[in-house]
Amino acid sequence: GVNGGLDKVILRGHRRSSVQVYLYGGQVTSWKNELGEELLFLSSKATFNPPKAIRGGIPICFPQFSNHGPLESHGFARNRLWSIDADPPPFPTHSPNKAFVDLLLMPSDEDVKIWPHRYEFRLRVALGLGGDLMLTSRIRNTNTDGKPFSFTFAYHTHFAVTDICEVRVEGLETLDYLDNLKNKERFTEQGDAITFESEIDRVYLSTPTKIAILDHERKRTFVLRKDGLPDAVVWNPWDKKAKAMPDFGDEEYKHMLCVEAACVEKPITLKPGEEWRGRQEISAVPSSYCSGQ
Ligand code: TA6
Repeated sequence: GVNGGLDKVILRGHRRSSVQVYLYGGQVTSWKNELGEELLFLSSKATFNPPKAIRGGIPICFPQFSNHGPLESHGFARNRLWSIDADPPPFPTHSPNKAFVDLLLMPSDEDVKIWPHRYEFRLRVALGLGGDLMLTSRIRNTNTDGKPFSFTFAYHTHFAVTDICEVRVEGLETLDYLDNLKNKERFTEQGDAITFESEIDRVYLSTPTKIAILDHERKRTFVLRKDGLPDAVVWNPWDKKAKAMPDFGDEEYKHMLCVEAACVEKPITLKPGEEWRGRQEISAVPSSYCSGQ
C-alpha cells in the first residue's frame, strides 16, 4: 500500500462503490458510494504507523471504550495487525452481500500481559448491493483457565459531513447520556434533534436500533442501524481540541461527526466458550427520502 506499506483490502461494489480496510487496526478507512463519493472522514494528517491509531474511518474500540477502564484509551485492537481469514464461514443467506472480508485478531503473549485473557475476534466487513457498509464483530472467550472476561466496545465511526453547523442527529431525543465534558455526569437530552455549535462528547444510553445523521447541505442522510450495541457515542472535538491533536487538521472538525454504536454503560461479560455479536450497518440516502422515516 502507499501508506507506510501497510496492507489493506479493497471491496468493490455496484458501480463506483467501494470499501477500504487496513489490516492495521482492522480499520475501515474509506467507504464510497456508487458515484465514488467518500462518505467517511479520514484526517489529512492521519498517520499509518504503529503504535498510533489511524485518525478517522472506523476504529475498533476493544476491549475498552475510551478511558472507561485501566487500559490505553480505546483499548489496543485498533493498534494491532489483524489477519485475513482466507476461508471464512459462509455468509448468512439472509443478506446476499456482494463483497466481504473477514479479519481476525487474537492476543499476542504481550497482549495477554496487558489484558490477561484469550479471545478470538472475527470482524466481517461487507459492502451491500445497495452500497451499505456492514460491520459484524464476533468475539469469543477462548480462555482455558475457566475465567470469564468483561469488555466495552465501540465502532468509532467518523462520518464525513459538509458543514457540522448544518447537521442534525435524530433518534437520541429525550434519552439519558453521560457527558464526558462534565466528568461523565448523567443528563437527559431535550426533546428534539441534536444540532452542533460546540464540542460534544457524550455516551447516549439505551438508544434505539436506528439513528439518522442529516447532512442538510448535501441533502444526504446517513442511517445507522445497530444490533447488540445499546449505547451511542456522539463526538466532535470542535476548534480547541482539533488544534490540540497533531493528526487532525485545525479546520477538519467542520467536516466530520462521530456517531458510534457502542456498549459502554454495561460491559459485556463472556464465560469461556461464549460468543458476543455486535453489528452496525450504515447507509447514505437522499435526505428527501429519509427525513421522517
Ligand atoms: O469518541 C469519543 C472519544 O472517547 C473522545 O473522548 C475523544 O477522546 C475521541 O474518542 C478520540 O479518541 P482518540 O484516542 O482516538 O484520540
